[in-house]
Amino acid sequence: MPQNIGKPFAAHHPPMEDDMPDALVLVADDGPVRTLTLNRPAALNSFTAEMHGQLRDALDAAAATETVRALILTGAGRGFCAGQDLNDPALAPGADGRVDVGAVVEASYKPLALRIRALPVPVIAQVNGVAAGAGANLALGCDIALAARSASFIQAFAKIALIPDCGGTWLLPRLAGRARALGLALTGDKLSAEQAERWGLIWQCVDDEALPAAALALAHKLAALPTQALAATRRALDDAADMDMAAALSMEARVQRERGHSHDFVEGVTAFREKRAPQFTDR
Ligand code: T3D
Repeated sequence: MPQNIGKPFAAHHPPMEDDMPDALVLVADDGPVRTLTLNRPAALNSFTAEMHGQLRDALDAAAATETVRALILTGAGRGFCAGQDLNDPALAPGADGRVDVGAVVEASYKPLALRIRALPVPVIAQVNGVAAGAGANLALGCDIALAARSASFIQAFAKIALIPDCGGTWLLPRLAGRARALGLALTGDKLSAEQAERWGLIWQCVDDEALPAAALALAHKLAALPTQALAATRRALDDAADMDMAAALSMEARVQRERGHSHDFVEGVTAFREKRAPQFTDR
């Protein structure tokens, strides 16, 4: 359960205490910071089709809520997320005895990864414990990953004859380099949070008991910054990854022109000149 924040409620309903036992994604607000907690702790918050649906609704609701200016994604209990629930009926073999894993990826993991990448607010992964399979790549695909020192990241796919998904093939080489990406993906070995920090896969690892407060403080810091500029920064970095330098420079000029026309830019410069804290309002 999220700590130090408002009373959580189910993602698919307004707050109703009666819904709590069934909610697979808990939602809690602390001012402009919304925390979404994956809530299947007995199965290390692994994904069923139903949890995918509730997370999708919760992300869409956060995107549509003007007062939300930063998002935290975390897990209930001792795990962050163990990827696909390997007992989910979605993995039941068809009449030919085969499982259409591609259909599951198309229907659930691809939209999830893209949805997070397109959110209008910054997203922090608060990695409270083990993050395996798609759960690992879900965390790595957030804007900033903060992990508990006891947490770990496991590219579990090869052990069940799959390849990294939920963006893993794109993210891993970019974050860790080809050698480490392949080492992680081929062996499925556990990567400690401390090593993940040293390798640059995540922003920071902190002591377990300090994680909720550290994630919340970081989220409030981001919430006070110009939200549209943060989303544009994420998009620009992603876009530039596939450009040559000249194209990136042109893209920067185009985006900077848009930014320069924003109220937040005027506010930021005015506040600097007046030696006061800026009040950013664009969302
Ligand atoms: O459709 C598709 O498949 C496409 C999408 C693929 C995306 C993927 O994510 S594929 C990868 C799926 N995930 C895995 O293969 C990870 C499986 N889990 C593990 O390897 C281990 O559980 C962990 C290394 C993550 C943690 O190990 P440990 O020893 O800390 O915990 P545990 O005892 O293994 O797990 C605790 C419980 O969670 C246990 O249930 P039980 O015995 O207490 O009733 C375990 O079965 C359950 N659990 C953990 N992971 C999953 C799971 N149940 C269902 N699905 C899981 N992925």
